[in-house]
Amino acid sequence: MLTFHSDATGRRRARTELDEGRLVAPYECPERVELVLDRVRQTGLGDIREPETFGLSPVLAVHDRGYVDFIAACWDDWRAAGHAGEAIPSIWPARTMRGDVVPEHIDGRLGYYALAAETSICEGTFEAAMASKDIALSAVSHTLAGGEPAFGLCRPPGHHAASDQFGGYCFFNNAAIAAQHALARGARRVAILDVDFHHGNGTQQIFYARDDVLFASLHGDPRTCFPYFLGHADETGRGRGEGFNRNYPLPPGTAFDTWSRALDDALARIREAGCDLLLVSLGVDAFEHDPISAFKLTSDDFTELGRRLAGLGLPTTFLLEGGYAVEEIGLNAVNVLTGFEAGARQA
Ligand code: SP5
Ligand code: ZN
Repeated sequence: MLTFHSDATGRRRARTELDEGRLVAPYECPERVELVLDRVRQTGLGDIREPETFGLSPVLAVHDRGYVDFIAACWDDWRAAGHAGEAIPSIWPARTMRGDVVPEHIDGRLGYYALAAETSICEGTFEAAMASKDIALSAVSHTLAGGEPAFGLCRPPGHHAASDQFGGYCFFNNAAIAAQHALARGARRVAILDVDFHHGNGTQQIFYARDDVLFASLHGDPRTCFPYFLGHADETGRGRGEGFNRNYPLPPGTAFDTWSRALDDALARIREAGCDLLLVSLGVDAFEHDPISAFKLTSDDFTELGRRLAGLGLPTTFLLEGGYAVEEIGLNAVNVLTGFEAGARQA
């Protein structure tokens, strides 16, 4: 399987993440990509390609114009305001305030367009986010062109990014951008299966009222896990999208026996819905030793995950999301891909 990668993802090198009341070195770091790339090479998964550039129009197909302009200008605006550190929001349009007037001052704009405060914006963030979505678009284009699976080594990740909000280390929603692009290229219904430990709130929000994208997510129960305010089982879609959103919130400590029963149910839904393309939001932070997550999947479980995904028999594109056990991120991510290839050979 081809891997799509760009060194430009390394242009985001944030120094700070707000974690437990302290500024720490970000969990979502450039080394993640380098280590996955090493493993791709080691295992001989297949060739590694540079992405093509697609510009902003596929981004604007899922994200708000004002939001995209904000992400593009945020770092310069923050610096122009004379602020010393990285850009971190400190005020939001919380429930009792107005959410319909976008402030002019960068401090207000930052809060308006943020859903979480752990994700600092720094120099190079926009450029890395652009590279990341180009990787996703190139990978899905490869799958669409020949039916072959592809792996987009996206960074920053995307699934927390909503139509007009960043956070959870995400700026542009790579999977949503890729899905929308696939529909524009003739796909009739796209399944996005999100196996990252955290709920893909952004992807859910973008497609919640639509029936041309089925979104299914397995994740830590939002009653106890980030992002806390979306991802419950009763969120099933709205209007014509009713039935095309499926959440599997699972308790901390969940291991593969329970997790894989939810997976099998999600796969059955994808089959029933008659999807013609599968996008996998491939976070590997469900790993037992992930430093910020709470599931108990082993490295071998990731291989079995890949094998089960192949059972769908659909054209499939994998897009990297989270995964912060940096030493094992290559092993875990590539295990899914090799498991998938093994499963596809058997089928
Ligand atoms: C793409 C993705 O996986 N984003 C995850 C973002 C989660 N950020 C907040 C995590 C807070 C967890 N706190 C754990 C404390 C460890 N010191
Ligand atoms: Zn995650």
